[in-house]
Amino acid sequence: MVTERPEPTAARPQKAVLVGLVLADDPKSDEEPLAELSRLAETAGAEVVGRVFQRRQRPVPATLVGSGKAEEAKRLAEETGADLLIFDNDLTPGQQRNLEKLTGRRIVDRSLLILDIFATRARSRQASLQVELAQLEYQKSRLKRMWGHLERLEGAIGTRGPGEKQIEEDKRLIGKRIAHLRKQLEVVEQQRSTQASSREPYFRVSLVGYTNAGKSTLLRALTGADAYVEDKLFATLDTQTRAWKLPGRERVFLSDTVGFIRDLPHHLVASFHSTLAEAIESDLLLHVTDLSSPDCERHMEIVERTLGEIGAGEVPRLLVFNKIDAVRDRPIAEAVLARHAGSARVSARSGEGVDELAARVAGIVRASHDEVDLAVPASAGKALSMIAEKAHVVREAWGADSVKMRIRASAADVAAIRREIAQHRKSGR
Ligand SMILES: Nc1nc2c(ncn2[C@@H]2O[C@H](COP(=O)(O)OP(=O)(O)OP(=O)(O)O)[C@@H](O)[C@H]2O)c(=O)[nH]1
Ligand SMILES: [Mg+2]
Repeated sequence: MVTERPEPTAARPQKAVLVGLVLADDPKSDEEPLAELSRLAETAGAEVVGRVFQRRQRPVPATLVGSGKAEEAKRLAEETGADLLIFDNDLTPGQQRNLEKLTGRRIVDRSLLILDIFATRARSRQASLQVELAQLEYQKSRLKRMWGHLERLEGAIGTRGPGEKQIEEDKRLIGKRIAHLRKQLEVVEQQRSTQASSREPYFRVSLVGYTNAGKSTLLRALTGADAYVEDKLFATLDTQTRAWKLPGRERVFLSDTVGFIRDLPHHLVASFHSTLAEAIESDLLLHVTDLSSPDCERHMEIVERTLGEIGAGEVPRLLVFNKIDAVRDRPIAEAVLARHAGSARVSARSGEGVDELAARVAGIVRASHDEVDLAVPASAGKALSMIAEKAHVVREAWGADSVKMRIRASAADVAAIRREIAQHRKSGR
C-alpha cells in the first residue's frame, strides 16, 4: 500500500494563474496590466505562477475571455500545477461555472479576492462584522442570480426538485445571518458614534487615498502615533483617530481610513459605510497619493470617484503627493505636480515636507475659526489665560473691571471659554 504524506495545506501557498481582460477603450496602462492583481493575489497568500492577458472589444458572455485564451489559461494551470485561476475582472455566476468546468480549477474573481483579503485582515469586531456581511451579500446575490431563471418558472414541471429546495434553504439561512450581523453592527456603530460625538466640536481631518499610498505612515509622521504600516494592500481596515497638535496652538483630530482601489466591490462599500463615514463627516480631507507610482493620476481619479459615491464629494480637501523620495521618473512627476498646483508634497518616510504640510493645515484650521465678541471679568484669571493660550485676540478694550474682546478660536475653544466665564460669574468671584 502506498501511503502519501498529507500535504501541509495551510503552510503551502496556493498557486495561482492570473487572468485579465482589458476592453479596447479602457485607458489602463499597457506596461504591467496585471501588476495590481498580482499584489492583491500575494496579499491574499497566493503564489503567482502564470499570467494570461487579453485585450478585446467586448467580453465574451460565456467565459469573459475568448475561448483560445481560456484554453491557454487552462494549459498554463496544468503546466504549473496551479490550484486556482484569479480573474482581474468580476465574473457572472454563469461565467464562473463555465470556466470552472473548462479548466477544472477553482475560479476566483476580483470581488471575491478583495473580500478574501479583507476577511483575513479584519482585526476589530466592527471590521469583522462588516466583512462577513459583505461576503454573505456577495454569496446571496450569486444564489439569486444563479437560480433566477428557475424562480420565474416557479411551480413549473422540472423545477420542483430538491435543488430548488436547497437553494431556498441556503437563502433563508444566509438571510437570517445577514439580519443578525446587521443588528450587531448597529450596536457597535452606536458605540463608535457616541465616541465620535464626544469630540464633535474639534476640527476633524481624515487621511484618504488609494491603498498603499502611505496614509498610515503619514499619520505616524504627523502625530507620532503607532499606526500599522505594511507594504501590502489594505493594511488598514479600521479607522484610527489621533490627536494632532499643529504648529501654533491648534489641536485637531486626525483619522486614518481604509484605502480605496479600482472596482471596490459594492457590497464592501455598503457594509464599510460607517467606517467610511468618518471621511464624510470630516472638516478636511487629506487626499494622499503616491507620486512614485506610474498610476498616480489614475489612482487619484478612482479615489475622487469613490469619495463622490460615499457622499464625501463636497468635503474640502488638500491633495498630498507622498513618496517624493522614491520618484524615479522626474520629468513625469514634475508634469503631474504641474497639473495639480497648490498641492502639498511630502515624504512620510523621510519626514521631508511634513512640517510644511502641518503649517498649511494649521492655516486652513485658523481660517475656519469663529470670530466672537466677549466681555470677560478682569478677575476671571482662568478664562483670560485660556484665551491667551487657545485664541487669537483681534482687539481688546479694558474697562474698570472687565475687558471687551474680539477673539478668533475654534468653536470648541469658544465654547470652553464661555463656559469658564459663566462658571466664574456664577461663583461670584
Ligand atoms: N519610499 C517611501 N515609501 C513610503 C512612504 N510612505 C509610505 N511608504 C511605504 O509605503 C507602504 C505603504 O504604506 P502605508 O502607510 O501602510 O500605506 P496606506 O496608505 O496606509 O495603505 P493601506 O492601509 O493598505 O491603505 C509601506 O511600505 C511604507 O513604508 C514614503 O514617503 N516614501
Ligand atoms: Mg494604512
